[in-house]
Amino acid sequence: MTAVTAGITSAALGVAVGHLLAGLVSRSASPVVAVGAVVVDLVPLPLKEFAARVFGVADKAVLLTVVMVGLAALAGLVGLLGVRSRPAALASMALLGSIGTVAGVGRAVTTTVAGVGPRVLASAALPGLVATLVACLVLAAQYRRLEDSGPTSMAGAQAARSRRAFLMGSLGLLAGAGALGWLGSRIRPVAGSPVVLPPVPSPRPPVPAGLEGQVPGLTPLRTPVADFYRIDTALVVPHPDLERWRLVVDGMVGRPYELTLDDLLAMPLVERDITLTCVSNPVGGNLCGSTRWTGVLVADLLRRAAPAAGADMVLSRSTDGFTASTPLEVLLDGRDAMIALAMDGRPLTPKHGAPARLLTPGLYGYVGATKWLTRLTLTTFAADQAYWTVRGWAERGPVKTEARIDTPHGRVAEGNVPIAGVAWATHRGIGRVEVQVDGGPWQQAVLGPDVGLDYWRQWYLPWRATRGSHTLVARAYDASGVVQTDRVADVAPDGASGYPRVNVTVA
Ligand SMILES: Nc1nc2c(c(=O)[nH]1)N[C@H]1C(S)=C(S)[C@@H](COP(=O)(O)O)O[C@H]1N2
Ligand SMILES: [Mo]
Repeated sequence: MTAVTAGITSAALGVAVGHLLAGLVSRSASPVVAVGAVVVDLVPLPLKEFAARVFGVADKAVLLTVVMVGLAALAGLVGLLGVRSRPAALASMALLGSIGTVAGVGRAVTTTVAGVGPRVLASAALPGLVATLVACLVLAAQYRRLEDSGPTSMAGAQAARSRRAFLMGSLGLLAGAGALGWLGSRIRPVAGSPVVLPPVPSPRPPVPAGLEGQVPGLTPLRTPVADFYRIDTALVVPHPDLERWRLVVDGMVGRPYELTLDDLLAMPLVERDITLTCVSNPVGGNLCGSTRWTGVLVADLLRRAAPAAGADMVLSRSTDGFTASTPLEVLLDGRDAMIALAMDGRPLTPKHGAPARLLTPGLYGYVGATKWLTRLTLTTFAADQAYWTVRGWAERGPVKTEARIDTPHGRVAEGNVPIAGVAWATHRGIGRVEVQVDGGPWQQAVLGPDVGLDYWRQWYLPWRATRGSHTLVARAYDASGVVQTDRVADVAPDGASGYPRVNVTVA
């Protein structure tokens, strides 16, 4: 038992020191985080979907916990191995540590856009190496203690005392490990000056007031940034160094170039009201948000590079290696695809892609909304595949027309109960929403303010709720009069479809 504890506590202290160090030099190089990131990239799609569905937004915490528990189990075995052969145990611990080190270096190599130099490699390897060293030294020290108090001095009281001392020591180590790890996660590398947005040349009139004031339970017309859904593969939120950040435009172009953040901020900024939806949003789900975005139009940036004739796709890349494939024709067809620098009037927050992200109205986020953007490469669908395409999702992802019922839900009181929600057909606009109660006739809902083709629309239908249970169904039409499909489809590979349905009990 004590040998097992020795293994676990040594590994815990090693990991904690590594995590602390990573907080100082390179956050993604923390051994546990790096191993977790490798797992994220390797896990097959159905498992990932399962995790996202079961654990929701907590899936990252769950993953890290699984990695930690796995490590603890292995470290326990290593500790036990030491009873037989101490060198073998130390070698195994070193092997375990090198997995974390290799993962850290591997992440750095695959995600560093600006070329991998000795500096990058060193800072990626350091946390893992030091963690390994610490774990091995602590393990050796603990074996020495175990030996001192081992079978030769088994005289009753003394053995009990040394066992107690060992236990206290282990607990102390674990507590120390926890404290160090926590400290490591607090430390943020200094990342240049915060972005200061210059004024927008032709500002838009403010987003009109929505219906949420009149209809309790209805989603607000503009999503507050704090409530905006977050979806990405990043285990630690990237904090690109703003001084060194570049946007590179290259690939099949006549004139490749790169911009600093100041260059980008000096270009004419536009404001646009756009709804962003995740392809993983189930019917009735809330992975959808709407707000005002400020940025530079992508079409201008692409034309400046003179795209070559054969190019049909823009592969955008983030500082953490994520990629998205956006059809070139979509980016050049006149819609307001932009490099967004701000949402809701304030610079992007780290979670939503600071300092700059792609945003393509009409496409799901995974094909058109790369966060922590750093590169736009003109290429072809034949030559390149993006992060999620490799993992089985559609290579193109136009947003499907969808209605969502926000209220009522569950049990309500008899009387006047508005049925209300939002509907989106991003870049086609919403023309009409209909509601059906208990399989009766489709009734036309009242639409909220029109914020534009790229923005969702609030809707409501006054309803006199009578006692009993009722089924409410809704459907939306886009602005050209096409009704959303009633074909029930799961989120993979190109977005969920079907009419949203809600059961309510009126008492
Ligand atoms: N770098 C990076 N950008 C990304 C992703 C990602 O995993 N990494 N996920 C995409 C997906 S699937 C969606 S739905 C949107 C979500 O943007 P949000 O988190 O700002 O709502 O970001 C997109 N951009
Ligand atoms: Mo997404």
